Amino acid sequence: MTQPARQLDCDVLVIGAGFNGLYQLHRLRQEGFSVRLFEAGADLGGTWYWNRYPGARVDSHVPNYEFSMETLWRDWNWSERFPGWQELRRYFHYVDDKLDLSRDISFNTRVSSAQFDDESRYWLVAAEDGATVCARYIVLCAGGLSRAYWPDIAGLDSFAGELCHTADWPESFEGFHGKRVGVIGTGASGVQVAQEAGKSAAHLTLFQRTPILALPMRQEKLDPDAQRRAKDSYPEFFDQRPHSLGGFADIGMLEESALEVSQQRRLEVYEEAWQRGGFHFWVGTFSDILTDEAANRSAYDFWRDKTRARIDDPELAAILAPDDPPHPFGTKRPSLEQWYYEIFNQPNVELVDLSAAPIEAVTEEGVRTQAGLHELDMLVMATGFDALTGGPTSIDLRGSNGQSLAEKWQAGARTHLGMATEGFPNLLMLYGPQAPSAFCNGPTCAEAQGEWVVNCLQHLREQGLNRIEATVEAETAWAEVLQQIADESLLGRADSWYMGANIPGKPRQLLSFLGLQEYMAACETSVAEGYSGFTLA
Ligand code: NA7
Repeated sequence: MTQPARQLDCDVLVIGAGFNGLYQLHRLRQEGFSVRLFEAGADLGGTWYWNRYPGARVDSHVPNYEFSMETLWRDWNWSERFPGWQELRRYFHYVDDKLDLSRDISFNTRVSSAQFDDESRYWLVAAEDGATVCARYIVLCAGGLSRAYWPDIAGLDSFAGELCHTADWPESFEGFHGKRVGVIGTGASGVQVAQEAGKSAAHLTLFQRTPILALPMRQEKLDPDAQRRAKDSYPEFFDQRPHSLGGFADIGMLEESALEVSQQRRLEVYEEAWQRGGFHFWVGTFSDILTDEAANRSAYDFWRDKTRARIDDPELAAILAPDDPPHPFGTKRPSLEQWYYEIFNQPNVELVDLSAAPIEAVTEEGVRTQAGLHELDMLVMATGFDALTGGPTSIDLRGSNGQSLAEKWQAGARTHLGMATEGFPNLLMLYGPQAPSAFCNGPTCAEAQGEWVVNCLQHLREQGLNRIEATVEAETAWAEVLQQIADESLLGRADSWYMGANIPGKPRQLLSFLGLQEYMAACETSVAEGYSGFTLA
């Protein structure tokens, strides 16, 4: 007996209630689409729901990291230049109140599978709690950093103390006070959590495999009156934001090469960026910092000398800021720090150099390296994410020929414009692989890519169409574009999550498009050419 055709429940199912998902819900509803949103967490915020470890805060400075709609920024003021996770969650609730979003969101609803039915051209989606929905389109906004990476370390399960991952922090956490805390990993999360643990832990042991090239954040308290005055320039600021390298209206690279200026000029530029703090020193100095080895090295040397001056013990200083760069500066994500290097001058903080003595196992008592056992009451895994592809492939998404997305991407992610993949019609992805994701802050990308998706779905509706799929040829061409960016920059030289290289066995490929403005131009070209690279039906 054939199954009766299922009724469509909605035009669009959005997956994920972070910046991208909420923007989609709001804009698609505004344009008259019926929309449901499924969210795995119990609340809004995406990244900011799960990453609630002490010290978690955004590395994008105000007002770059918020929606550009005047109805939202007019009455909202931040308390700090780099807001923490609690304030970001308050912002999400504020956005929810203003835009009335929650009524269409199912929380605690983790999507487990979705199957495309090519006859009826709809997606049948199921969640772990048994909820199902039948939607014409899926807009996948599950986040670029949503699947935590737990390295395969022998004995991890045997640890008798508290064990947690920064990306899934216990809501009930009571603090580090008086504990012997171990942190594995010195990426952005490890730096932030170590700064906090260093304040109150009886003993903090930081296990470093590769030194992070962390930059001064220069946090500031923000005055509401000054922010109100600054808002006169917000319309211009937010107009400028997408026309940038990485979604920062006020950070841009100079046209000069680091190698063509005098030593004095070079140092002045570095010093100014250093004093401004945040990402200025990363992507706000010379044009060739991320493309030329010698230019890059000059930035590294400046960073190394500044950093070493803050660490009392010269041996420790050489492990944290080595003579020679562990990888070209800026090709792994530089974390922003506030007092990270000073914690190593404290008697309760110890740095363990895993490059000299790797971890052998975790035992009931703590972490055993080749040099001995470190006894711990708490072990924090700050070991990162299966970035960009991990979220989408953790859902059993099955396209028109029954193949799963995980199978299709086994040898590497393949997309057109980072938004669609052949064999998976009517699935549009935001902040995923081969889009600007890692090189663009969330809200900027949510609006730039997000508007493209909204316009695309409107176009389909206006033309009486209901199917969109990327072509194989377009995917091949897009992969070449990404490869070219890797080849022409120094990005391919680091074993970073940008290259998929932090996960053993993951195919090595540049997973994000560097250059938001160029990316949006490519998206607009496709539209101007009648959605080139896609088959519409
Ligand atoms: P990252 O940046 O991927 O950092 C993970 C850290 O964990 C990094 O220092 C790794 O060392 C370390 N790591 C991973 N596996 C191991 C094992 N097996 N042993 C020892 N050390 C290990 O993740 P974050 O969460 O800090 O930051 C992710 C992004 O969030 C960040 O880039 C921002 O965009 C926000 P490695 O460098 O691989 O030697």
